[in-house]
Amino acid sequence: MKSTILFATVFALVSSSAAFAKMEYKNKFMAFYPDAAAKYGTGMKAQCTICHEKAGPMPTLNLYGKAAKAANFDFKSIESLDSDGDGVKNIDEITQGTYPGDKDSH
Ligand SMILES: [Ca+2]
Repeated sequence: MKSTILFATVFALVSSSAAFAKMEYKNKFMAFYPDAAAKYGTGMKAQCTICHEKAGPMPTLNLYGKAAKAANFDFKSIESLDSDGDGVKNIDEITQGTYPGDKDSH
């Protein structure tokens, strides 16, 4: 019984800290691009999928999310890249409200 409670507690702490970390980066992105919320919408899925394959628990980073992480979330430094390889630079996708990590969105 104690091990079940310990496992549940550790799982809850790890899950919440992971979700908190993601919110931190999402909020950093939204603060850096003040017009982004108007373009992508305010829903969690719409905003999280800027950097993740899909919204939900422990989602996988998409190509833009991986580039942002590699750049230590210095979004400015990856603006001129075309992370998803769809022929449109990241900054142009963000300005248009399309997804810089989704090659089918441009
Ligand atoms: Ca794209």
